[in-house]
Amino acid sequence: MLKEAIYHRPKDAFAYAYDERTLHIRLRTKKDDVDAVFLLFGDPYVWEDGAWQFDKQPMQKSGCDALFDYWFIAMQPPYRRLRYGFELHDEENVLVYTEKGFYDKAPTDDTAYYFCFPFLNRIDVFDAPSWVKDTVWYQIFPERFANGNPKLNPPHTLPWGSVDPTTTSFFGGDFEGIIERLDYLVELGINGIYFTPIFKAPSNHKYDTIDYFEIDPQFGDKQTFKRLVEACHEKGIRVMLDAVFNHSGYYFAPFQDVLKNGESSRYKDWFHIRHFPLQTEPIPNYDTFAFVPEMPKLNTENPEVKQYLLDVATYWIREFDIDGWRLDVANEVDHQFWREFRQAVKAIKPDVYILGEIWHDAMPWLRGDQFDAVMNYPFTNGALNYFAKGHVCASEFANTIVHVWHNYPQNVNEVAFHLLGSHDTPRILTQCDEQKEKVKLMFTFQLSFSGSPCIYYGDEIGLTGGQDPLCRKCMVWEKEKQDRDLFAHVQTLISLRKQYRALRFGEFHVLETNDETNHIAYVKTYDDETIVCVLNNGEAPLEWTVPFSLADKTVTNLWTNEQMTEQTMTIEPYGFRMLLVQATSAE
Ligand code: ARE
Repeated sequence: MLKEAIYHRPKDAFAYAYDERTLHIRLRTKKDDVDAVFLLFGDPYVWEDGAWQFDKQPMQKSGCDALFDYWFIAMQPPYRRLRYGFELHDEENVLVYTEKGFYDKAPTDDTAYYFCFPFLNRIDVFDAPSWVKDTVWYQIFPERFANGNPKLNPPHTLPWGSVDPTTTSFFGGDFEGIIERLDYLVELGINGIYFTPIFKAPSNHKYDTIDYFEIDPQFGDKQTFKRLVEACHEKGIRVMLDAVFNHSGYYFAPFQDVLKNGESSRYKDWFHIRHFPLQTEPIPNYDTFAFVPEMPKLNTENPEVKQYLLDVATYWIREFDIDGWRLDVANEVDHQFWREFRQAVKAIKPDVYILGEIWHDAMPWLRGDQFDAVMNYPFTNGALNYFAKGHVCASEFANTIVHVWHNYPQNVNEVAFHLLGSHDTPRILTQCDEQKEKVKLMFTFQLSFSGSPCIYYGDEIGLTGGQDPLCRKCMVWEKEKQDRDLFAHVQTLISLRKQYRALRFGEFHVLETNDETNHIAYVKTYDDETIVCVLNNGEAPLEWTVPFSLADKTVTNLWTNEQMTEQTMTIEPYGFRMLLVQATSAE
């Protein structure tokens, strides 16, 4: 046993409260190194004859990545407290692993050896809104979705879709256009919309806010926005807005005041200014997003700034009943601000969804006191590397996904935001070298995986485009120019996802991978529902044999509704199967 690889910490993804009564405990060991693991556990205050009393239960292997195996157990300690250690077995040895190190035999003279989950306090349980698990998001970049009111067109608006977008082009997308197209979204089956920023700002993307309390006039006014939210709600669609609180825009009044009045501005502490007078060249002498002078970083530690932004956050919930906030550049804003943000927004709408934009490991924001989820780009990159770019083979992909899954607690994974692309990444069809079948496979994976999936507008009808600004082309509305076959594929996946809880939040297990054929098979299970997905990410047909007997099972191809009678099937190149497995009822 490689002791150096054995790891546990009584916090975060390794020990957490899943709900008010249930603790989840995980352990990591070197891959294929340990045969069995048992949890040794007890209440810290139960002793007999001077010996601490503990029980023993087997842990399950919940997956493996490139280097490690992960072991899992769920338990409900009667008094909500736990001391615990691990008993590990390989062919020759038994080893006890505790917080104080390794022992041959479990010590009983003191509980101080053991890991400690002191108390499961209700208020500390990670508590994201449950509706998120049932939501399929659709991301809209408002400038490019639909132009419903040409009277609002900003100067120099180009004819819709006439040319590829540049960083400065305008096409006049607006709220009226979105309202007119809601039925299209209902037909697709989504039930949440994430809007990139809508507040007053000069650019086409609106990440450079002038006024956080005003709608940008190119999109409409507050009344139209209210109508939009109401129309969405009537159709069962939730609405999430983009909060750009890391920085303001250059034309934000307080920043303009600092530009004008320099050190004597009453707003000088609203920003992070290194010296006066302000200069933008060669790089700004004040903190910004990246080195973009138009985006001065806000000082969220300043009580006035904090109050101002919290007022913004609560205003749009209170007055317009929005359902979620996506937080731009969330990782560069201080944690304390986000803690207060959470308290402020949840106080007026307890089930509002808080989604941070963080591209890397985000555990420190996901402990229950800040965000409900992050945009899970490690998931995105795993999928792109395997399906689109072919940078990794099936086993490496499986390792990545299992790693991503074990990076966070299960209740965090259940509401994680799983996107394939966004306004910040090249279009998925473009990344797939315009091979549509690969895009279909990616969608199949995304929409059969747990969490809250999001579709970037137009990906479902085959929009193309490279990096920003090319990934922000105008939505295509002429049906004959839309890829309706791709649309139907996504539509079917969404409707299956709605129908089967196993797809929405079932446990994920890799059944097999094969690097020669480059296919992966995995199972999603929830209660008595079991769905097997086989994705052939290879250029040859795949002969695939169901790895269990059909004698006592009914296996239905969810795509055709046909029952399988043969154990072996041929899956076309870049094809897939989604199979519902049911025990054949004894007549
Ligand atoms: C503009 C041009 C770009 C040009 C850029 C250079 O359009 O072509 O490359 O300027 O300065 C908004 C607009 C962008 C605009 C930008 C600056 O949407 O079009 O770009 O403002 O004016 C990192 C951050 C992450 C951020 C991305 C873009 O961590 O927070 O970079 N995403 C948000 C929004 C953006 C928005 C802003 C932030 C600013 O979603 O749309 O940009 O408000 C790695 C790293 C990530 C990195 C990621 C992408 O994986 O781990 O940290 O994200 O790459 O670069």
